[in-house]
Amino acid sequence: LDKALNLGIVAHVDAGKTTLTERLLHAAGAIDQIGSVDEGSTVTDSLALERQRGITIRSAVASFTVGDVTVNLIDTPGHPDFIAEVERVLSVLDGAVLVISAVEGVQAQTRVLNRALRRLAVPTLIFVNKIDRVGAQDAAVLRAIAEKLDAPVVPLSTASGLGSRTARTIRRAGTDPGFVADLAELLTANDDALLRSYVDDALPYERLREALAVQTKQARVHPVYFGSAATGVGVAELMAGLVELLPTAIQDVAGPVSASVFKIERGRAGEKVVYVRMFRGTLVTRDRIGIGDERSVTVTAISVFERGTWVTRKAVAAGQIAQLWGLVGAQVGDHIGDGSASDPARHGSADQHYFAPPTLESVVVPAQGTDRVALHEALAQLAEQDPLIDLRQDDVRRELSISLYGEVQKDVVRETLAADYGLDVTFGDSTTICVERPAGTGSAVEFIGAPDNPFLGTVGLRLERARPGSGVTYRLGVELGSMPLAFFTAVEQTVHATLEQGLRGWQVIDCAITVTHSGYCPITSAGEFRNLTPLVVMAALRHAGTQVCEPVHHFRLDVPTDSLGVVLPEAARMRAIPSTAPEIRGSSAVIEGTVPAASVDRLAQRLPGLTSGEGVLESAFDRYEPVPRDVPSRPRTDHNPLDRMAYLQHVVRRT
Ligand SMILES: Nc1nc2c(ncn2[C@@H]2O[C@H](COP(=O)(O)OP(=O)(O)OP(=O)(O)O)[C@@H](O)[C@H]2O)c(=O)[nH]1
Ligand SMILES: [Mg+2]
Repeated sequence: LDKALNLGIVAHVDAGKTTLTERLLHAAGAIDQIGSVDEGSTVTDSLALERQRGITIRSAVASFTVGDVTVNLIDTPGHPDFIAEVERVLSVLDGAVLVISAVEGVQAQTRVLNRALRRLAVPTLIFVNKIDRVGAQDAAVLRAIAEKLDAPVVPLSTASGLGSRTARTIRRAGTDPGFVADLAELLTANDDALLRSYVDDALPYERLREALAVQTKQARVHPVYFGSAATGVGVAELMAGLVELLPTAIQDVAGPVSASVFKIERGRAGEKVVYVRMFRGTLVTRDRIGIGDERSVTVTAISVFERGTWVTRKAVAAGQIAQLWGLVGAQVGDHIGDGSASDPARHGSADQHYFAPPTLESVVVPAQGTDRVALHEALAQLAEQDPLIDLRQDDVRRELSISLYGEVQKDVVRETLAADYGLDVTFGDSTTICVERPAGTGSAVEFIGAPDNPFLGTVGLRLERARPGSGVTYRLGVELGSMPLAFFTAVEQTVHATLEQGLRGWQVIDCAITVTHSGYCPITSAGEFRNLTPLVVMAALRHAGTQVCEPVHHFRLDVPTDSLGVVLPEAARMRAIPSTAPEIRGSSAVIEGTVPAASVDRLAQRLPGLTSGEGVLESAFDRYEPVPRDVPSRPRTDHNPLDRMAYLQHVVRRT
């Protein structure tokens, strides 16, 4: 029986994830030659665009075996513009390696990733990479990990010759009293029995090592390794750590199939290729399965990663990752299986959000003569691979727009449209995506038979402000038995769809909705509820009022002290608010605080001029904050249920 480990490699951009992946594949014997990111010859950066740019854009899977463990490694992109790629794989991981560059240290993106890993309790090893590069540090990086990541860590190796090609690592051994003391201090904090043995001086190294494995698998402590993916130093220790310290379980290959879709791409012929992580059972070609809303779909082909490449197989079993063909309706986040509470794939879902949503949007402008229908189709395909692109069609202005994380993603979408679809586009300027939060509580009700209600239904709703980060929550305040289920479903779906565009056209978040009234008559259909509900939602929202909020980043500026006099006023002009006085460390000063997402790019562009190229800006999404003035609106793309007359004219004409 095989054991499996689904392992994510995550880090800030350029930390060396893809290079480390090559090293691991090579060390495990899965590939004969070590490819290079700089030459565009790695296994996991396989897209043409990735090879040209030397960065990872999509998550990629590669597998290898260590002893009796099959490791399915997922190499993720580190650039913040592609954070959605990381999000989608988080729920299928058994463990992770968080890579930190020994030169750049803990970055804003490292913190973002670490927070998500901690929230999901993913067992994580830390690999401090690039010890061969000039400027590499060890103690400072360990301190930054303890402070900035607030992570209980213990180094399992030390580095020597830092900053040169001859840098080496030394495994810390059980005969080293300092190492034993470090382990004991870390591990006894979580384990009283261990603490008692320690106090009684009866804690042999073997027991500490076992406790280290237990607590690492519980994601309570994080072993740290030093190394260099470039020279290969330290990779063997990490490899041993993967199977010793991360959870590898014997898989239930006989039970009913349970799997989860975490990635979709297009194959050579444009066909849909669906990546699944098998949690239970065995799937065989020609099997009919239930996926998402579809009851019975045939799997036409299966492919798994073996010895450096994808190969066609008749079957795939629990613990593995596979590419499946034939699942034309599949979406990222779909479950395969019976969907019951015992279904392991139900416990984490690839459509859950652990990171901030995209905060920019941009109109896609087709070049003269570009086929608009083909463009819509191509963007819809890209949105299928990356649902957060959130393709928006504005029929009034005949415009298509998409949501984005940043300018690099914009370039990638443009180049993908050109290379894969032969479509030539440019983008309008990026604008910030705001949200609306209810300002208070509002209620509204429409009764069946009332003179101004042309629909055969009663709907009453109460809408309240809810905790930040709670999204939209929906609850019935009437008996479920009071109406056919299909009517309730229609109301619920329409509530969510209507709240996509609030009073000023932005998505409404942090909002709790309660159904207060419901009613129907013998000839009512679900369509009546779909038409009526938008009016009720908007009336309740108008009573509650909304507050337009913009995305705000946390920033950290590291600038020469003598440039503070020009940097601070400029930052203030861009509405940056320092949270503390600048921290002066000799010739450099550090300022932390918040800044509207809308200003981040401009600030980054101004910085080199203000600091003779020495300033460094790190930033990451922090929260939504009310827009202080010049509150922006977004043009509506629905039938404007805020304007009752116009809405009714449109809807009644249609029905
Ligand atoms: N000196 C040195 N360079 C390294 C090391 N690891 C990676 N690099 C280099 O750092 C650059 C980035 O490496 P990648 O492996 O692409 O980093 P990544 O984390 O996959 O980057 P993204 O996927 O784009 O986030 C490349 O030029 C590598 O050759 C290392 O240990 N030492
Ligand atoms: Mg990479």
